Amino acid sequence: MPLDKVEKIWMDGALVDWDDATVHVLTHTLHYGSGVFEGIRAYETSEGAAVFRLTEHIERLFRSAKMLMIEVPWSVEQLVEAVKETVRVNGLSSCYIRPLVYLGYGEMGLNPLASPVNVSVAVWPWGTYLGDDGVRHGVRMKISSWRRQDPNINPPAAKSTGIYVNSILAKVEAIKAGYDEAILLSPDGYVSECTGENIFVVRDGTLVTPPLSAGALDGITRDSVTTIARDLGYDVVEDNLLRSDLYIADEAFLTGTAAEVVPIREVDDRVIGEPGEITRKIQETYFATVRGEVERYKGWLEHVA
Ligand code: PY5
Repeated sequence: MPLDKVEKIWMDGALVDWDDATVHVLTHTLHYGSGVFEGIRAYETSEGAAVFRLTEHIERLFRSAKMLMIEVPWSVEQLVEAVKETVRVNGLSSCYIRPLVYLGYGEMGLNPLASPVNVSVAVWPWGTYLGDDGVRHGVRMKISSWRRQDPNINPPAAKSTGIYVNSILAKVEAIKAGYDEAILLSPDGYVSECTGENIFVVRDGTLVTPPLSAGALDGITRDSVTTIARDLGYDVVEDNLLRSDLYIADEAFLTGTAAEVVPIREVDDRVIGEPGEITRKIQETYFATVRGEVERYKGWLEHVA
């Protein structure tokens, strides 16, 4: 899916033309993966474009930066406003939003504390990450031979650019083997998450998702789906899952900002099947929520105008 260009990208407080939003080859983060980022979506609602849980995404960006000892030279409020401004000036009713905090040009050693900290916010129209067919009929998953990283090696709790080498290895392996997406196990062998999504299974009417201690990111879609599922009357628990739990799940799905809510139809060639009733209900409610159609969740939408 090639990028769809828009007019402007926000860089360190200025709106620059898309083609001019470039960096020097000696940008620290380009060499060592020392940046942190977010993935956010704006949706079209009857009251105009609105960003889903924007402040919470920016707060997570600051938590990621803190873990890497990066001092962001802006406040949460300023970056929330930068996101809204970038969506607004590009005239988009819905889009994907990518704020990035990176260490720039100036120092090349592994002590990053003296490097300049740069911030950019790019937006572009982006369809659902795993495809419309995946959203409707489910995706085929493979348990990766790559493990999620140990929290004492590279903390999966931080959404750092460097940790995505692990995701890329798993994603490419899965795609080359003919699957849509990979599931990574923790160093202890429990199910952790996917390359850019959290995972849920349904068993006997209860939803189970791996705890953060198994290496799952504290996903904002995971949290939204947990709230929605409980409000629909389902039990949701955080518990360790074995790969065999996935094979015998009644239903399973993955969640993420880019991917949204996507049913899982197979894991390692064990068929789970077409999306089940609980997955369908949660999916329907989630998509209605982001479009601003569910009264009780309207507070999750931050309007750009
Ligand atoms: N786990 C990982 C490793 C992720 O990268 C993401 C988000 C999630 C879980 C889900 O988190 P949330 O629900 O807060 O989005 N991934 C990014 C996204 O924008 C990048 C995907 C290419 O969805």
